[in-house]
Amino acid sequence: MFNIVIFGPPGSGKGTQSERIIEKYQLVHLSTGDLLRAEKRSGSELGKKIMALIDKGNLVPDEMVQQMVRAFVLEHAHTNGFIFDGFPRTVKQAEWLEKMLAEFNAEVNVLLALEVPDEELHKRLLSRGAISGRADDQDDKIIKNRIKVYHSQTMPVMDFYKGRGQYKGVNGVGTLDDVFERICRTIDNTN
Ligand code: B4P
Repeated sequence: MFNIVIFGPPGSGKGTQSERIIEKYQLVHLSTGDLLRAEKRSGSELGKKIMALIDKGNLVPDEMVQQMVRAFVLEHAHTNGFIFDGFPRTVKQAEWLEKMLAEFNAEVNVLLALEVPDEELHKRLLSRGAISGRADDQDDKIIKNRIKVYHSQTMPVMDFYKGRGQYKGVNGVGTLDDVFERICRTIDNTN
């Protein structure tokens, strides 16, 4: 299994670039944002709790997300590998992922960290909000909170992977093609 974590602040291009990566490298796309939004749409009690957190720009509790990730991985256990998009977002999730992949004799082969300045993130999210209807993309205060949560809770995940030699920074500013080319170069130079 070849496993990639695509990492970066909200609006850095994780979901956008994941679509291209899965096609080129034949990987399965596991987006925790998509899994959580699907639960939200189902109208379940769990979905309602999730909606209240996401719509304020806060993270969903680790155990809830981990349960969804495990179920998804088991469902696709025979794949060549996964791209984990938006997961892990806390050091607890990173530690859990390492243990879970070890059960499959697998690991995270590379973490691609998309680097984009905060002002650019803001612009991108607001312009997606204007067309997507995503509540968390439409309000300036919520976007600011998401970026703040990223700095306080998610950035420490970088050190976890740097310590394991799995971290690779990628400049996330430029056209979609430019960024994709940089990503492919980084993946191709791994192992
Ligand atoms: P996500 O769905 O992961 O949302 P995101 O961070 O906004 O990234 P996304 O992948 O959707 O957007 P992208 O950057 O590609 O998470 C949503 C919420 O779910 C979180 O806030 C949290 O509440 C919860 N959640 C998810 N995972 C969790 C976890 N593990 N633990 C706890 N809670 C969790 O694109 C953004 C925009 O930028 C798009 O419009 C795109 O077209 C544009 N764009 C992309 N690349 C560009 C480029 N190069 N130039 C210009 N625009 C670009």
